[in-house]
This record gives sequence, C-alpha cells and structure tokens, in this order.
Amino acid sequence: MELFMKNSSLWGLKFYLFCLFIVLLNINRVFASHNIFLDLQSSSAISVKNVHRTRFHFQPPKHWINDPNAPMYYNGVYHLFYQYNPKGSVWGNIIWAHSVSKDLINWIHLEPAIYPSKKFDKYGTWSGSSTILPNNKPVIIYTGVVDSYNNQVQNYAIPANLSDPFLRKWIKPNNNPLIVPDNSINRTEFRDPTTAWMGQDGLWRILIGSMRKHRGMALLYRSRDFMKWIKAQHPLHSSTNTGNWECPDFFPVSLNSTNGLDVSYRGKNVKYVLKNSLDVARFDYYTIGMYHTKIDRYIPNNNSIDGWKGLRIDYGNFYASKTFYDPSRNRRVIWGWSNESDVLPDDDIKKGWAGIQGIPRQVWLDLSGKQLVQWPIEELETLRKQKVQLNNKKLSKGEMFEVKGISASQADVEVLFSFSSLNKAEQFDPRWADLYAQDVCAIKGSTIQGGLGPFGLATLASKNLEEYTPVFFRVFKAQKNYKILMCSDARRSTMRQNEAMYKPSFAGYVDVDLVDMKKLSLRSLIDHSVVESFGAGGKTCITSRVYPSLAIYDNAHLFVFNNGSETITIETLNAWSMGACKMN
Ligand code: DQQ
Repeated sequence: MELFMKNSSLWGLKFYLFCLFIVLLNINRVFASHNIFLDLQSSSAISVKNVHRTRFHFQPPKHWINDPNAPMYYNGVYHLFYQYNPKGSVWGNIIWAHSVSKDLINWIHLEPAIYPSKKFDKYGTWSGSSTILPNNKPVIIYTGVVDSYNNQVQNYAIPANLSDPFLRKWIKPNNNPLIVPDNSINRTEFRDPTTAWMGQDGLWRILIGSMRKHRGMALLYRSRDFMKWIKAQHPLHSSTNTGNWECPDFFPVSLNSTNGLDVSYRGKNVKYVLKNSLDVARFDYYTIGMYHTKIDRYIPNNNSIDGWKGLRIDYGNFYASKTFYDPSRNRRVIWGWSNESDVLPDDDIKKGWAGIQGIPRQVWLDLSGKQLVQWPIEELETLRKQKVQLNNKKLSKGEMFEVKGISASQADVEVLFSFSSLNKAEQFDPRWADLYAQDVCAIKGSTIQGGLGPFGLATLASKNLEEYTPVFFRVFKAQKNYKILMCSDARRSTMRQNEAMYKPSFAGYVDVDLVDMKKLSLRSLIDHSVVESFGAGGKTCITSRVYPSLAIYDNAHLFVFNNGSETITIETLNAWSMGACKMN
C-alpha cells in the first residue's frame, strides 16, 4: 500500500511536471531564434494603432513582419518578399508576403507568394533568396520546415507566369525539396539559403546558415543544373563560439568604386564580404576578406575581426539583413529588419502590428578597404518636403537649440559638425577596452559633460525634454589614437512605465581620422518610432526603435546640443519634413 502511495505520488509529480513542461512549451517557447507565443500567434489585430507606425519605412497594413527575403530587380520592377504572420502580431504562421515597387520607396502589396502547403514546407516557409538565372528566369530558394520538431530542408519556387510584370504567383514544383541535410548536419539549424553565384567551373554555389557544437558556419553547396546540389567538403567559412549563423549573405565589393557588383562577378580589384546574423547576439556581423575560389574558402582579412567583437552592419535594432545587386543603377542595396523594442507581446497585439524594414541602403567598400559604407538610397530624397537650413552656427558648452520649421516626428536631418582642436578629448579609460561601445555609451551618456562632445541631435524630444533619443558623438583620447563613439541612446526615449521595454544605449565606434579633418557628419531618419542614423557618411549606422508618449506628431521636437567644453560649429544643417510613402 505504502509503495503504491509512493508510486502514485511519484506519478502525480511526473504528471505535474509533464503538464508544466507542455504549458511552458506552449506559452513562451524560444527556439529557432524567435519568441514563440502559440496562444497569441493567431489573434488577429482588432484595430491598428497609428501613433508609432512609420510613414516612410516599409510596413504592411497590419500584423507581424520579420526578415526581408529574396529582394530583386526584375524587368524594371523591384520585388521585396518578407517573413509575415498573416494572422497576428507576434511571430508565427510564417509565410512569404510579397510587395513590388518602381523605386524601392513606394510599394504595392500583393498576395502572398509562398506559404506552407506541401509536405516539404508544411510547418514553415522560412527565409531565403532569389537568383536570376542566365536566361532571365528568377528562382527562389527558401527554407521549408518539414515537421513540428523544426527539421529544415531547402526548396525552390518559380514564377507561374513570367509575362506577369509583378510575378504574382509562385509555383513550388514537386521535385522539392532540393536539399535535405545529411547526417553531419544539425537539422534544426539548417536554413536561409543565399543568392547563388556561379564559379569559373560553371557550377552554381549557395550558402546555408548552420552550426555544429557552438561553431557557426556557412555550408557550401554546388550544382550544375540548379536542381541537384552537392555539399562541399568544407563550409565556405565557419567560426568558433559564434552560435548559429542565420541569413548568411556573401558578395563581392569593388576596391575602387562605389558601384555594386553582381554576385557572380569575376575580376580583379575586389574583396568579399561575408555577413551573418548571429542568433544569440541578434546583430548582423560581417567581415571583409578574400574568396579563394580554387579551394572555395573565404578567409577574412587579418584586421577583420570574426565574431561578436567584429564589425556590425548596424549597431542598433537591425537583423537578418540581405543585399541584392540592382543592375538598373549599378549598385548593391541592403535591406534589414528592425524589430520592435516593446518586448511584451501584448504591446504588439494591442498595436496590431510589429516590425518594419529599414530604409534600403546602398552599400560599398570604404576607401580604407577595412569596412563597408552604407547610405540611404537616393530615391528616399523624393519624399523630402519643407526644408530648413542653417550654416556656421556655434554651440558652446551646454548650449542647445531647436530646429524649427519641419515636422520633427517625420524628418530627414543632415548635419556637419566641426571643431578646431582635439585637445579637450577625454581620456579613454583602458578598462573600457573590453566593453562593447554600447556599454561605454551607458556610462558616458548625453547628459554627462565631456570635453570634445557629447554633441549631436536630440530626436523625438518632448518640449521640456522629459523624453528624447539623443544621437551623438563623443571623442576620446586613447593610448595611440582617438576613439570616436557614436551613440543612439533610447534610455530616455519614453515616459511609458513599461518595465519590459528594451531601451538600450546602442553605440558603435566610428573609424575616421580626425587629426587632419576635424569634422564629423550625422544623418538621422526620424519616423515616429524609428531613428535610423548614419555617422561619418555611413561608416557607422545605428537604428533605434522608440515609443515616445509626449513627443508624438506635432509635439515632437528636434534639438541640436553640445555638452562638451570644446565649442562645436554646425557647418551646415539641412533638415526636411518627410512625406509619407505610398503603400496601398
Ligand atoms: N527568421 C526566419 C528564419 C531565420 C530567422 C524565420 C531570422 O529563416 O533564421 O522567420 O530572423
């Protein structure tokens, strides 16, 4: 009897633990990079709240979006596909939504292009890329999830009707899947195929993001006919302790031009860029290096740090980015997803939407060869409306002034700052050498007086500065050189008392030599809940998502400030109200 009691209570405990496990699994499950809220993923938006919706960034009318997929230019039309939840405002039910544009700014939303329907993608149609084959036929390779354990394969889809200018319908032929993982591959971390490129041997190549132990990797596959793919013996590249690599992107950049190159370009004077979205860090990292085509291996330059301390495409809220070559303007363009920072799923359910795409940026190799430069595509300028301009305005210590005459909640602002000396730069504390820039910004925020800086813009500011998101520079004197910190600090961005809100002091260093040219430029695109900033002509980019409660619509203000003892000159400031882009 006693034994039975013991057993039954043990069974009771086991049953309780089992139930708890199921509940936890269903309520707040984290796997494959996105937070899972099974109970919320199909709760459709009852209304769509406008206050923080963006007006010139890409957004569908409602619900959740994430990664940009398969951007391409085909027969005069730009296509953007993206991961979309048609049923709710949290991640789930993911399909490929599809929009088209003539200018990458104004969009027409079409019906979904790819959605789970076949054995090879029944549990998910995840990220992927497009390739335009030599006979001018586009093809998409995407990740299909085949079961509830998240096992992944790679599939292809082709347009049903090439004479439809918008390529509305896509077919997933029955010879899918194209690639299934072999036994050496982690089947739940096997996704996000790149655009294919062709080598000198006539073979197509693609990369697939993966991980073995904690080593992130870009698996390489080759094919002669695009149908039969064989895994190369070695990944194109891998790196220890970086965790799973999502959404790899691999492309050549010219050493002597800002023009873009097709991914299959073969010629001299090029370097290569490998970008990976590190699932654990949730930032997009890249290295610059050489592609050794004979051995099919990519090797980052010695000075290009491979891993968490490396260069980031954007030091803020920007993930799963993807580039494409735009032959119509001979440029390479990068898209990236900017997730919400209002961490609680309830906030997104109430808003009725979540996620935006960053402004598409032209991307090229900096003259130094050490890093990329990114700049909003020039088409964005067609949305510029009223303009204010000023020149040669001095800002001494503690001074601040308001930029009036534009709508500060929807604006494009470009400033060029100068200063006459570096003498007042503060000492860089050697203990900060191991910190991320973001942590240094947390210590040395915009209100902490300095020497050379902090100076910059206070964006989305309430009249009396109860709320604002400062974007600013601060120059430090380190042992051998000067270190220029650029911050986009969301800590005072809202008065909303939401404990769970993510309000980071995003920051990155800016690699410019100030000794000869004592100037720093800053451009910020301000769009209600996003501040997307470009330091030093696009060498350092930071995107912040913020939710002011006072600084909204006409109550938003824009200030320029200097909180350092060195006087700063605003050489030029040009600011425009921005119109809204068209999104049907
Ligand atoms: N999002 C997709 C995955 C990708 C992740 C799923 C990155 O394919 O790895 O929606 O955000």
